[in-house]
Amino acid sequence: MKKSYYLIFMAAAWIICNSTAAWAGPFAVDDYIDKNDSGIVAWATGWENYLPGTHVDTQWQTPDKALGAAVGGSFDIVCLGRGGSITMTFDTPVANGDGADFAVFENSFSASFLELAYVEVSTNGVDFVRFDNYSYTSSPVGGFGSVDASNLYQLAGKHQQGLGTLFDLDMLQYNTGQDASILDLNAIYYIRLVDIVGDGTAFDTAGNIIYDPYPTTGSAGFDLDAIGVLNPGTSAVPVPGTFWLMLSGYVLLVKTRREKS
Ligand SMILES: [Ca+2]
Ligand SMILES: [Ca+2]
Ligand SMILES: [Ca+2]
Repeated sequence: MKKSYYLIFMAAAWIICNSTAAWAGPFAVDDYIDKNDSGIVAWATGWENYLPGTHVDTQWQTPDKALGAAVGGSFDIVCLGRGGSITMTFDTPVANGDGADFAVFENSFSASFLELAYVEVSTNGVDFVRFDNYSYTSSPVGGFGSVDASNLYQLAGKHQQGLGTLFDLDMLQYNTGQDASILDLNAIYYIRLVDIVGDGTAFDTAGNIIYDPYPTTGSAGFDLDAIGVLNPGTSAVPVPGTFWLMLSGYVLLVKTRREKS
C-alpha cells in the first residue's frame, strides 16, 4: 500500500472507531437547539426558590443570570451546587405545541463534561411533574470525567454551552414516573431544575444510577444559563373584580329602567 493511501486508510479507521466510541448509547443526540435559532421566541422572565446545594461559591449564586436569552459562555449562569434547585418562571406560559416546547441551556465547555439536572414542570407553582429520564452511564466518571450524551434521555445538561436540550411537553402524557394529568400542558408557568449528585445516590426513572462528574467544587453541579421557549401559550389575564361589579351594576340599572318604563 502506498504511503498516502495508508495514511488516508488510517485516518478513516480512526474516525470510524472514535465516532462509534463517542456515541455508544441508545439515544439520539440531536435533541438540542442553538441559542440563536429563530425557533426560540421567548425566555424565562423570573425565578423563585433558589436553593443552592453545597460546594458552590457565592460568585455563582446570582439567579438573575438565568433570565433572558442564553449567552452560551461559561460565566453567565446560576450554579445549583450539589443537589441544589431553582424554579424559573414565565410571564407567558409554555404550551404543548408541535414538537419540542422549551430548551434548557447549561454551560458545559465540551460535549462530554455533562453536569445533569432533573426537569420538572408545573402549572400552578405547587404541583410539579418530573419528566421521565434515563441514564445508561455504567460507572462513576470522576470530577473531570466524560459522560456520553447518547446514554442520556430527558435530562437537562445533555448538551454543551450554546446548545439547549429540548423538552417536549407531549412526552408527559406517556410519563411513567409521575402522573401528569394534574398539569395543564398548555399553561406551564414554572420549570424547576434539580441538580443530580453523580456519586451513585441519584436514580433515573428505571432505577439506574445516574453518574455525572463528581466530585467537583466551587461551582459544583448543574449550571443554568437560560431556558428558551419554542411554543408559547396564551397568558390568562385575570379579569379584575371591579369589572364584574361595574357590569352587574349596569345590568341592574338597565333592568330597573325597563321595569319603570
Ligand atoms: Ca410539544
Ligand atoms: Ca458546575
Ligand atoms: Ca445566562
